[in-house]
Amino acid sequence: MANNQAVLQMAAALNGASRLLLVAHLSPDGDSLGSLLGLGRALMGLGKLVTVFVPDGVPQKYRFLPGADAVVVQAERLPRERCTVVLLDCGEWQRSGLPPEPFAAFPLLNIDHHRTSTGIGQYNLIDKRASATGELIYELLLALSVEIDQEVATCLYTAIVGDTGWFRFSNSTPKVHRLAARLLEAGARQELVNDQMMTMPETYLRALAVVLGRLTTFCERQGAIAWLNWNDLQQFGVTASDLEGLIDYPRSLPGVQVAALVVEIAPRTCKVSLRSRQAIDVSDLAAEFGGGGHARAAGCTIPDSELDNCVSAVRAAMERRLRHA
Ligand SMILES: [Mn+2]
Repeated sequence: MANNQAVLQMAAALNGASRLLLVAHLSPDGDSLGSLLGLGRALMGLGKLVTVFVPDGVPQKYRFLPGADAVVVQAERLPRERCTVVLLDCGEWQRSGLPPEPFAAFPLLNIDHHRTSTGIGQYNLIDKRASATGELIYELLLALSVEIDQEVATCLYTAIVGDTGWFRFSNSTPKVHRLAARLLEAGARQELVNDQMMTMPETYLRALAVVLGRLTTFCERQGAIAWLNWNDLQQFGVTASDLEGLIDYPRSLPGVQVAALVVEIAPRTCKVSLRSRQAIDVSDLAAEFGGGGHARAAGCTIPDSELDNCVSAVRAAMERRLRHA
């Protein structure tokens, strides 16, 4: 349970705002999009003026989410009047993709569950034990006495299945299962969510084939790394956010303690996804490269560096950890 005081304070702060701008992290995933759209819809139901900003756009497999077609993608199209900015599923302003001008001067609320989050808002609801930001949104909606309709339930269900890997990861607590049950009772469209999230476009499968062909193991197969370069992305017509879930393949090898996928998302800029089993804390590893995340799932973006250099630097950091695990 999140700190009750923090939930009530955040609920009051949201209630007190009439114009809100909701934003999460770049390369949005199921939790960030489900949380943005679920909270957005609920706040609109309370009569608020709400803008949801998704600078990378909503990936195809999440376009089914209620409200996905109404998000603002281009920063130039954002309303510039003073509003309350709500940063979700992210603890760093730079990861939001929101331009500082004029938004950095506006009141900021921060709702997140990443262990590297320190709470950068005037009010913060940060709970590192929450499985997903969507779990915190649910508690907030209860505190706001908002009725959870089918659309909001579908958004929050997507958030939770996204971050728990369909209730397979260690964060799938009994509480999460009880919450999922309540969302299903509220009408969450489980089959639709499964069907849409599990759909793999051909471009994704082509990229997967390349990643699997380049998969390399080291340290007695306890480490695994693979990569995609900028040319691959151009050739397959995919962006980094289309590649969510690819990292699960290197991690699925038996005995692998730590896995990495390095993707050159722009020339000389690499995005690194990291996954681990018990022995290794990858949020520490990501922090070495200026990133963050959770103990078992983390990431970072390395600017101004050739792909080869990124791959060897990440691999060296993984080897150091495996030797000291
Ligand atoms: Mn999350």
